[in-house]
Amino acid sequence: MNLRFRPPAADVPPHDARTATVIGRLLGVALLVCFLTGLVSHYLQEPPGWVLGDLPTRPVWGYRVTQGAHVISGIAAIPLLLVKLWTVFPRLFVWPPVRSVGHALERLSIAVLVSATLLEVFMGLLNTAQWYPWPFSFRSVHWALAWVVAGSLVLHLAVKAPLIAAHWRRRRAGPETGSPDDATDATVRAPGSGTVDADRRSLLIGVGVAVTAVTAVTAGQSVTALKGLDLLAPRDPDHGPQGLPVNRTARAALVRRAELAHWRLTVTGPHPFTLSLAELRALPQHAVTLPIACVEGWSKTAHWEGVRVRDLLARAGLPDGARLRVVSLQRRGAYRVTEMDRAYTRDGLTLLALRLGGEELSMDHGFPARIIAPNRPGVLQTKWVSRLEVISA
Ligand SMILES: Nc1nc2c(c(=O)[nH]1)N[C@H]1C(S)=C(S)[C@@H](COP(=O)(O)O)O[C@H]1N2
Ligand SMILES: [Mo]
Repeated sequence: MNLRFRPPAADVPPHDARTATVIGRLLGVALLVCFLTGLVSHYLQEPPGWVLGDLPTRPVWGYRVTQGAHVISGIAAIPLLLVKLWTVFPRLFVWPPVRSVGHALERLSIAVLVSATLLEVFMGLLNTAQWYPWPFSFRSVHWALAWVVAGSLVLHLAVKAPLIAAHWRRRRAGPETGSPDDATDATVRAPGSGTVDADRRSLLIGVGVAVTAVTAVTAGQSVTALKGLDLLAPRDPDHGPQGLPVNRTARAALVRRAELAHWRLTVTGPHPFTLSLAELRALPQHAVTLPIACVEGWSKTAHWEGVRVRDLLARAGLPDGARLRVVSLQRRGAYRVTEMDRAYTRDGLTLLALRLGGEELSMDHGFPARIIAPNRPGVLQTKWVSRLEVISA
């Protein structure tokens, strides 16, 4: 018996160019949605100078939708990517491995594309599970890799454009031929397009089932209608104190209730002031309904009450808002200090919230005061706020 591995022919379905094109199109759509929504998330978290003062605060649920779509499309891309690799893997074994300089560059670009994309989606997946096992900054590496993926994908699409065009539409009759780019392979005639189509169809049905399944069991963390199916998502949006999940608990942030007895809010500006919790409660209170939309994919709308940041800044002598540094009592950690664009501080929906769901904030939701602002990534909805510092008016 010959146990040597023999790769399947590189051009018989499901390892043919038509199947690769069909899967590639779906994967392309998932990666495009993921990339564009990732850009939105990046720019909302790190706004470049030219959008300062103009970050969009509407629709209030915008980030909930874009970041939900980011995580959903990223998760859907995983089975598509694995199947895409499986449809083309026999090409790894074509002989000779390199035919020309151009061919070598093309294979190199595919190696970059495949490894960067795999790393990118798996890093993202671990991030949705709040697992950061790497020593580097998730965000900057995820951002840089996104551009590597985008660049090598555009190159790949350009190189394969003739092949993709030739296989974009299903050919009705006639034997299937292998991919024209593999001149060294003897073109294998498919035994009969009926079985060929059936092979491809069963693969595509399998892919459809896999993508639907991973999406259905995870999308419920942001899509309320799918909540009942939310079996595998890392977060259940209903689970947590006051019906809202908690990413970083007060204990993890080293914020203890005992230390809050003498808590004061400090606001800097032309007329700086400090207020006790009782004084804050005595100011006009406003109610808003806004979601927490975590970058990790879960989101949940809640009812908040508190003081408008706009009113606090007006009291400090800045009636038209200001760019702010929001400082938390938390001792260390990346989100101890965050920055808030003027678009948010002059928005009447942006609160220094004191209450959630009709009750005082619980410790884990940021007692005594936390930020809640419209269309804003969850990481920037700072909890346990102690200072609002004006960066620029
Ligand atoms: N001070 C501080 N605020 C914080 C965080 C933090 O780590 N420290 N985590 C943020 C993240 S990642 C999210 S998604 C929201 C979650 O708010 P919740 O725990 O009240 O649901 O709080 C944000 N506020
Ligand atoms: Mo978050």
